[in-house]
Amino acid sequence: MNPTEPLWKSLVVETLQPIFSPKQCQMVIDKGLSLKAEQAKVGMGHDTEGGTDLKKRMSTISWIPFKEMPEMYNQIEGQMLRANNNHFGYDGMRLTEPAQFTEYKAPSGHYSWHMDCDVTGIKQPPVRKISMIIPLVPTTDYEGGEIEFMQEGKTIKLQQGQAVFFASFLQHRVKAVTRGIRRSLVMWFGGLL
Ligand SMILES: O=C(O)CCC(=O)C(=O)O
Ligand SMILES: [Fe+2]
Repeated sequence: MNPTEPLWKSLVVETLQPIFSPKQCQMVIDKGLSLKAEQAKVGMGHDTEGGTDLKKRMSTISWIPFKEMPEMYNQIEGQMLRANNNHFGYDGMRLTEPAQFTEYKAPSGHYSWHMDCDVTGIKQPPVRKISMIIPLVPTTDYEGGEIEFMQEGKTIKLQQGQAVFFASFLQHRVKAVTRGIRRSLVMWFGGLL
């Protein structure tokens, strides 16, 4: 057996426990809200530059610079490498892009079916190989907002601070938030071409 081959291949990996405590989640929320918010755009993986399309994606986002939360980035990098070793098996995985803080508000905040990587290759590198989502608020704060994976036919509602790592080429969506506000941290990790 090739010793670098993952023991248990999987393209959608949820952590068994939350990786952030409620306090850590709150720190990320505070940081995210303190940064300049923009209307989220669509277009990754398409031949155009993209733009806002509220039918496809309704949320606001801000970007957390690496130097503003180094410990958080270290912690996430460790979890990502672990998930990669155990499940994905990509070479040379590392942090490549700053984290996105995202807000979806009722009655219609959502993100319809998409993949996170650029299949045209126009925007590479970096190549997005693994994506990660961590909801930052308790599930009781909002209704809807589940994450759904098309090929897997899988719908998940993660606990506050729990992470899902998945292959960036999988089609996924965030269902409409029908009550409250869902806040999440989203990251993408790159590797060798
Ligand atoms: O906010 C989320 O839960 C996921 C968002 C997403 O899929 C993305 O930004 O690519
Ligand atoms: Fe996505």
